[in-house]
Amino acid sequence: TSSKPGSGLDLSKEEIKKSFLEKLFYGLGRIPTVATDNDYYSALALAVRDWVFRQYVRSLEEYAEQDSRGVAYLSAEYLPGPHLGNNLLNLSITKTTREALADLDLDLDKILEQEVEPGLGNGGLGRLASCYLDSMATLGVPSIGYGIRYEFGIFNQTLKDGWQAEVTDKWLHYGNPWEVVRPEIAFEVKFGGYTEHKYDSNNKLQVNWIPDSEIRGTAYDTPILGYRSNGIIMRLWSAEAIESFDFAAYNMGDYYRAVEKKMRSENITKVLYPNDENLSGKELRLKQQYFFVSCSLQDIIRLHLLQGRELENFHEKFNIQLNDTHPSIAVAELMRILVDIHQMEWDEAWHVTRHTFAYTNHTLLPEALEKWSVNLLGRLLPRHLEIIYEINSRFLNELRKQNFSTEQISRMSLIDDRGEPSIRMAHLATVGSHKVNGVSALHSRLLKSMVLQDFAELWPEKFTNVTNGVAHRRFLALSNPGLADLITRKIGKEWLTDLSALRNLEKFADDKSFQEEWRNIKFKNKERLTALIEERTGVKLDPSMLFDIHVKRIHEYKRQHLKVLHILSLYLRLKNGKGKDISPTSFIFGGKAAPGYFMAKRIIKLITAVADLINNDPEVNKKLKVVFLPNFSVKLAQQVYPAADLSEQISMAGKEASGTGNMKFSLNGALTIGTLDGANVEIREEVGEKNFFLFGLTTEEVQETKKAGYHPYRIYEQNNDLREVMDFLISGKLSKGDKELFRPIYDNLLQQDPYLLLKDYQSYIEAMDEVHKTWKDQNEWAKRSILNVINMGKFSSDRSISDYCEDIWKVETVKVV
Ligand code: 26Q
Repeated sequence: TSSKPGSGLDLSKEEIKKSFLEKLFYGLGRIPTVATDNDYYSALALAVRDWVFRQYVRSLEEYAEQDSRGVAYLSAEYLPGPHLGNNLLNLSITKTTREALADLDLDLDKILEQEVEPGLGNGGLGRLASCYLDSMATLGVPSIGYGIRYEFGIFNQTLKDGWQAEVTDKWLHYGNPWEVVRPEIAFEVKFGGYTEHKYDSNNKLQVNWIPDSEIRGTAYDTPILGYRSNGIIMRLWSAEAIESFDFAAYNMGDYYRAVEKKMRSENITKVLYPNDENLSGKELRLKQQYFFVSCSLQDIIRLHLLQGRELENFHEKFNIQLNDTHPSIAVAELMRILVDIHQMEWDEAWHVTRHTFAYTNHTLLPEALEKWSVNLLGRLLPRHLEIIYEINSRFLNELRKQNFSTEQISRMSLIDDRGEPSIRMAHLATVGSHKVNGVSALHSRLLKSMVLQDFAELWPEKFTNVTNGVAHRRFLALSNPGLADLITRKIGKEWLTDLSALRNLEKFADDKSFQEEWRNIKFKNKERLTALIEERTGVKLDPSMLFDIHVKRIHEYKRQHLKVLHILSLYLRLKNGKGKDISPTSFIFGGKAAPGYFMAKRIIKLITAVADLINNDPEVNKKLKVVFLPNFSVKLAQQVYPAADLSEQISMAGKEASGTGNMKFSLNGALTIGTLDGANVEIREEVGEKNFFLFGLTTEEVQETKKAGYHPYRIYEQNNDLREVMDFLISGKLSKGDKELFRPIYDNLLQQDPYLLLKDYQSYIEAMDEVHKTWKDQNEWAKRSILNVINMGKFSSDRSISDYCEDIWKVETVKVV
């Protein structure tokens, strides 16, 4: 691709130096003698932000000219990771910037290190949203990402005595050079109160919502740049009190009450909720959801009307993608806007609404499906509750006409009235959308046969799959420059915009000297991670060992504790003098536990206890090392994936909707040990069975095992090795004699074992033995590693976004460069 003159690409060293110094002097008021590293970072970020905004403005002009159909991506979470490095890459000025700074005696890497990432998400779902913005920008999809500007993002994780401790994340402390506040783009959002129903002069029912409070949402824009391409914005809403409302001439007492009220309304966007299961009933969470949905819809409608259009064809101009059910109240809100405010007839409004929304589901776990109590929702959003009831009654009438059974009708209802009545948000999203998709082939199939089965039978054409993908520019080009350079030297730069071009490397898979270069790059990446881990944890790994890595949120279904059982079995083998076949291995764990999730927190303590035991035992610590790397984040992820030899993707089949870490590992040349779960299935298909270590039950076998009545204790009785490992948990040897510390894990596994660790144990051990055998043949390992990388084409988020464009959004892309 070549750039048009006037685009923000291909800046010269002198231009970069000049802008950087101007930002430092006039933007920040600093001179080099007193400037801190953070000042240098901010100055460079401000300069780069201007260039990114230039691309954004150019894109806007182009989109306006083409009059194209647009996409609004609604997500309660984003995890963009550090912006600076990625923007330099996308502007293709990394090298020039490095030289410009070197002229000033400054080191780019040190400056990049300064950035604090916005932790505005929990994990996979938030990171996926950011990967999608990257690809929408790159491909030229006229789009905007809407979300919440949490003042405190996901907590920072520290370890205290081996337990997780949470520290608040003050990511805005040093300011945020990437965002621009837009005080003129602000909307009012109502809460509470009651509704009035009246007939107007034409005898048409008119509903009026009289709220008891109102707050303002103000837009903060962060430009997101595609690769040598368009820019789009991520627009995050921040809550503030409406001052004129409360601060009019009041006396002293009222003044203080008004100040309190102001503070209370500003807490809506204070903090991101961790994805705890026992969160239903948290009123503030529902307020956050409605707040950002309402601001976003008002903004989209403003844009639509600004272009002189009618609301009757809103759906022809806008697609709104719901990232899980978190923004699904949007279905009721759009109906309210069309019917109550713009006086549209119900049927027409419903037509527009259903053709506007599409819904992505990210979970099958019944306990994770969102529900809001009717009582709470009615108190906070009385008009929306009426609208949901109306949608539901029309929908159920339709089902009755089509002779659905009463049982089916009550299963499909938007209202669950077994127990405390609640709204099933997944049903609202499904009924209110024209497309519903799962996030991997397996997950989409299970969605249709389990959670949304009745709906899939009613509307088969509504259901589709879009397998997740990852931003390969961030997770390969940016985070693994060594490997990226090697690839580019061999096959050119095409892969940056078309990941399937990596197949052109096929002829090198067997080439010994290429394999050697490949291994050297991996080794250097492992050395870098080793240094970082030593700095953070004090544990020194040996980069020549096999790096076996399990990083993701801590959850029982992801089975971090199955990995621990394997480590303990190796430990006991070594202690019993039977460990000669074990390849020296460093086990690296990372991930946060929801603060209220008892078992997850105990699993972290178990990992750190095993690490202490093994790392300090000279009889085993030449062969085994274990570390828990605290505070896993996008920034850390970028250092971890490139250093991995083995990727652990060991969830119980049927539980991980897709996984995206699995893709990032493979993309960086790790081999996977995994179950047939989520996107693992498709990864294995692409890289070839031989290059993937498979173990464990299939989803169907899991279902059969449970149906037949599962008795983990019997497995424990029959497997000597497993019994020894399990008993070790409560021997006190891991816990200074305390035999009770890990009993909750032990008891849970022997009595219920809901995620079938014991059932899959033997199969896992055998697959791991195969891993250790393969590792001994380093050429073979390198070959399989190469075959992993070159077959990753499918898993670029560029491919996912193309799928959304074709199958769901029906939009054409418009590129400016
Ligand atoms: C819900 C209610 C109240 C508070 C928080 C939440 C909440 C927040 C975040 C519930 C769930 C999440 C995040 C879920 C998530 O990350 N799911 C993952 O999505 C990835 C992208 O599709 C998949 O790859 C993973 O398999 C899936 O687990």
